[in-house]
Amino acid sequence: TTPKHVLLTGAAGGVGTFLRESLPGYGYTLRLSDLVPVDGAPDALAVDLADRAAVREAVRGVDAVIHLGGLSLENTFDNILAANVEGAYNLYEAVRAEGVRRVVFASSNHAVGFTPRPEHPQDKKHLLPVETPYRPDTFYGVSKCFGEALASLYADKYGVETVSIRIGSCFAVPRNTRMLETWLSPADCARLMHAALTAPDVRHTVVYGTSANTRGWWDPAPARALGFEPQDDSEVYAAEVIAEHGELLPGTPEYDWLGGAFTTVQPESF
Ligand code: NAI
Ligand code: 15L
Repeated sequence: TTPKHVLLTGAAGGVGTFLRESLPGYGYTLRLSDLVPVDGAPDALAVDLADRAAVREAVRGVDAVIHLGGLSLENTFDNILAANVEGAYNLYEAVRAEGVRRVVFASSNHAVGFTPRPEHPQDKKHLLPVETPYRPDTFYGVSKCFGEALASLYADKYGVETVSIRIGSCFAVPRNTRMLETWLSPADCARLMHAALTAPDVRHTVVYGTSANTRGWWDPAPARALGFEPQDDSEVYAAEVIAEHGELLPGTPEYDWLGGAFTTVQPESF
């Protein structure tokens, strides 16, 4: 059965704003929540993910949750702990207690950010599989590994279905040369969310979330198996982006590691 009523956590954020605009066109009725007010949506719920009771109330009655809320960059361990770790626990406990069937979890490439670039990245025989070991590049990345682990537990123990999407870079256009490899266009993001909400036979399924980028090197097959057919390719921006930022160079974090500059961020600077 196709879910209709969907809770969007993190609705005020960048991805939330794209999805608020696109998902109603797929037939979904959205309930919005965020810590901060959502522009143009006075009915959005003001929910801190660290507030267990408020999270429980927010999920009551929906068919599915798209969980975008939380810190989306590196931060102090304590802040990551509250928003992303306890927040994910509160969300899954609420989902289990309220009998919500499916979650789409906004995981991140930074769960595996310390994966080195393979020698021939564009050789499509050596695409990085989703089964690659966890190699988080930040406490933020650790929190995404935790979220995926929690999703696995709740699938096996309670039958809660989750699609964890390790999003690459979801912005209107690729902002730098690395994003030519990692870009997820807003329109493909909506297509992927729709596929993740409707695919049959999901327990805990992990996929990479990117457009059909010529320069991509993460295995697109798991997302396609959900029914996702990406329509965009960052290559149309390549000339412009490279003229501004240059090609990626070996010996720089953007070239050497999947997670790029996140591998060099120091948490004590927050
Ligand atoms: P964002 O930072 O723009 O949005 C996150 C939203 O979560 C914000 O509106 C913020 O107010 C809210 N939030 C933060 N702490 C909260 C708390 N304690 N309780 C309730 N709400 C809270 O991030 P963006 O770019 O929209 O990303 C959405 C999700 O997708 C995040 O989980 C992020 O980690 C994930 N993601 C995004 C990528 C991207 O390229 N945009 C790439 C990989 C993952
Ligand atoms: C992420 O996980 C971040 O939330 C987003 O802001 C981008 O920086 C993205 O990864 C990326 O790797 O480009």
